[in-house]
Amino acid sequence: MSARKRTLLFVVPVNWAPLWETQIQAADPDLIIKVQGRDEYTPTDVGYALSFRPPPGLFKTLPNLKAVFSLGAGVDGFLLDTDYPRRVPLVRFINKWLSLEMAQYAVLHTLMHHRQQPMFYAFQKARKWRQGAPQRKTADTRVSILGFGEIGQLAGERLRDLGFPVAGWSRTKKNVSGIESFAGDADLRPFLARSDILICLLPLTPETRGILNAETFAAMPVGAAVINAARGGHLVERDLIAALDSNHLSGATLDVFETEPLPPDNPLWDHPKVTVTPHVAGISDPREAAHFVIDGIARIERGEKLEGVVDFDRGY
Ligand code: NDP
Ligand code: OXD
Repeated sequence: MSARKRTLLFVVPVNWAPLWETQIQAADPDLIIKVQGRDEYTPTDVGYALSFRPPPGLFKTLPNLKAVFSLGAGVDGFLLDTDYPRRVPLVRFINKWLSLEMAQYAVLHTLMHHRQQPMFYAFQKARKWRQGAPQRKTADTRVSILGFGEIGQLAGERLRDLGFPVAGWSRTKKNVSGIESFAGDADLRPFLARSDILICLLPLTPETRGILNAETFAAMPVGAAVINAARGGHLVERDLIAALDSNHLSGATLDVFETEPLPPDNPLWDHPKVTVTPHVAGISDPREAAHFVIDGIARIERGEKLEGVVDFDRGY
């Protein structure tokens, strides 16, 4: 096997590299790993690349690239690169542990809103022994998942098993036991109308950018809550703040933001109805990612098909 086929270029902030590099090297000691910005490399030697938000234009300078692997499930960071050579498969990270963490996040924050936990935190802080409004029944709290793919379906199944009436919205119809499927633009409004808690788990594409907006919130029931664990670009922040301030929405949980880190002067930080987490809903595990890359390279070299190859026209 030539050196060219076995060189992996790692394109991440240099301080991230050691953690991942150690795991990948342990999984395949023969692989030559070069870190962009730290190591010298010859562009023609690079057969594979691993990244999350690569600098636009880099991949077109690597003429022998056979595949690019994404460290994350979302690939919007790659699709910003208009020079990406589309002959090179882009493979996204599909991983059961990542999906499980995302499903946990969805369950945790659904329960926070359903059980009115932010209100109880406020009562505790004020040393008030109050039960608040009567607890709404689980069977009356309709949970809706925008983006019913790998992560959305797992989250939906976990929430269904807790007794919530769950629905998922996707481009194509799904058949998941006990979960109502809505598909396409025509189904969006009826889907939103049954969303007491709306969880966004969509990929960020030109079609889904800004989907969490004033019109969407107006189509949801009064008192509904929103959870965005997908991408900040899905949310129009000022529309969310207006819907919360008018009491149309009761609360929101946000893990992702248009600008990350969230700037200190962003009003979402201290909005009383907003819970902010710093893009931690699901974090790719380096050991799992190492196996994903090594397995992907081996499959390519055996001429086999890969799971998770991105469709550039669809955008995910
Ligand atoms: P998938 O590709 O498996 O699922 C995407 C779903 O969205 C599919 O059901 C797809 O429909 C649907 N969809 C896409 N475009 C449209 C559209 N225009 N209209 C209706 N439905 C649409 O992705 P994953 O579940 O693996 O990941 C989802 C996202 O979660 C990632 O893209 C990423 O942004 C985010 N994420 C965030 C993390 C975090 O830490 N906050 C961690 C991991 C992921 P169909 O099934 O018909 O194709
Ligand atoms: C992902 C992420 O897309 O961590 O996996 O955001």
